[in-house]
Amino acid sequence: MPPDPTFASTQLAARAAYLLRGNDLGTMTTAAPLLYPHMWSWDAAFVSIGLAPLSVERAVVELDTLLSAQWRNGMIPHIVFANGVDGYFPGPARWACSALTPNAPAGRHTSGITQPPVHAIAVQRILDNARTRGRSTRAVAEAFLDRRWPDLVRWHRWLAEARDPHSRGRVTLYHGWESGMDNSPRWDGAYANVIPGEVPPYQREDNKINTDASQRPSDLEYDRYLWLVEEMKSARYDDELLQKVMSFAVEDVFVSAILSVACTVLAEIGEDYKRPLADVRDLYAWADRFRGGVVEAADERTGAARDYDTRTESWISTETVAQFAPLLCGGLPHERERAVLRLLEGPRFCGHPDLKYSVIPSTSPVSRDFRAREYWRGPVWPVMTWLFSWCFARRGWAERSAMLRREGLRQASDGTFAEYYEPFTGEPLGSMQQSWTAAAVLDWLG
Ligand code: 9WN
Repeated sequence: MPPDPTFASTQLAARAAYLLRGNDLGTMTTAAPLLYPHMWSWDAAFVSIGLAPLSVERAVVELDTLLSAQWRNGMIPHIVFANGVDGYFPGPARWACSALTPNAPAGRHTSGITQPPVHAIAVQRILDNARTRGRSTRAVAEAFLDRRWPDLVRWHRWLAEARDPHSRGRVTLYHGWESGMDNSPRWDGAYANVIPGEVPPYQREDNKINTDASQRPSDLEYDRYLWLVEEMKSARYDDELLQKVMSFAVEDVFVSAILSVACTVLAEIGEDYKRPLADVRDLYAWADRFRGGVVEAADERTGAARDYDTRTESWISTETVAQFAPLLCGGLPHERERAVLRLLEGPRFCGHPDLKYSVIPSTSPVSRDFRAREYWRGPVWPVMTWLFSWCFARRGWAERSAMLRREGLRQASDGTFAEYYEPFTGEPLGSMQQSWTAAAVLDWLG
């Protein structure tokens, strides 16, 4: 008898829920059990998307924990450290945020950099789920929105102002970690110009947990990552000083597209829930500005998006998932958008004949930069599949969205909930039981 697909889905959802429960420390969910024993910013947003169909109340707690660590300038830090938990480097002592800047929150240890702003999407998914529940659950979600609306707007304002000081419509990042795609070939050129000075001695923790060196960034890459942290500390994490002192400063087209979408989503929530008109207006204005910045970064002919290195004042063209940024936020003229879609679906990406599942590899398999097992240099990241699938549904591309969901679920049916996968063999790589992979599955099956 063929396996019953409904039963298999129910089982997979149950395992994903069990995983999130296992990674739950009480008021925060670790990004992964061993490799990432703390809360990461964009992971937390995706985690709350996965929690929402299970418990709106618990999903709200997740975002509350994250937002209670928001910096005074509006930044949501990329890591909120779990109290008393070691096992990740760089930890609070290396970042030294509270000692260096009054912007760091009291009573919480955080890192001093940020991550992609997907949080408004999580808020929307929480409100959507709450609408299908009883009055008391709806009240919890609405009280959350009342409480956190100003923080969410402050977060977007910080990105739009401190990280786009010249109103170019693109978010500037001072560390590859801020992109969430740490060692993507997108940043190779910019990192080549980062010459590490005196970095205090350190020991990596990640490669003790994942001992296959082919899956993680190299030691040379880590030296540069740690050097950038030292540069930031020399500027005391001051938004204006960072613009001057950082040897790495790139305009990230993918983060800019996410910000544009997130601003629109938050503005729509603001309209639905009668938030201050001035906030809604600002949000729509930022959404337009960043969409414009993304369109400007798109190649004239192919529409494929590029990043911009502000230190060398040059465009960065790589064959990576970031090329598809305009598909997230829209805005390209029709012909160019069709060209990008052809690129996405063609043999350089999802249509590559050797792919195990038709999903978007982090780097094109035909690119010289492609490494099948190495982190953001080739593997497929299920959370990216989710993001594109969600954005495509929003853009009215139901079939494309459903296709990514179907392929993403086929991949996840191995039950490892891996951080990333080898694109040709489907081998699960990186951390197993990664929270956001389980969250994607829960939303898909919810
Ligand atoms: C550094 C937690 C995070 C993700 C990032 C991913 C990886 C950290 C690391 O793990 O980055 O922030 O130590 O490699 O690249 O996207 O948020 O899952």
